[in-house]
Amino acid sequence: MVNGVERFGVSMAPDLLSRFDEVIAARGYTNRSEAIRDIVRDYLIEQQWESGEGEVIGTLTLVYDHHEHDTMEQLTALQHHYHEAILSTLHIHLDAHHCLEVIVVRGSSTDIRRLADKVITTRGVKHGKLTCTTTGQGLA
Ligand code: NI
Repeated sequence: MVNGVERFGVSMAPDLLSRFDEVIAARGYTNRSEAIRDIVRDYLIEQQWESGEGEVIGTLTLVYDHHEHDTMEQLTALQHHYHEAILSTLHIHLDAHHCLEVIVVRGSSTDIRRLADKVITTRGVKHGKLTCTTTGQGLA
């Protein structure tokens, strides 16, 4: 280990490596190490969410038509039920019909996933996506 980092070699087929280099260059990475570190962090965060250990944070983004069914009432009821896991909600009126909501969540991954599933499958929600992250503790 030198200067707090450890170097390791990776064997890879040339075609795979050149495709990887193209993609990371297009995304703005200046070297492979930076890209690989981000990929490893992303993988570890995903594992933390899947293992259900500890506290996780994330954002739940959804689009719905506020005229359809009783979608707004259902979503409000759900958010009140899970109020301890919800830090903030941003609501934007996209046009005459559509609303965009971004819900910032924090809690156990089990609770957050349950809340996300209920919100995303609520009748009238056209699109919903949970983005998982962490405070980054332990991820240098
Ligand atoms: Ni609205």
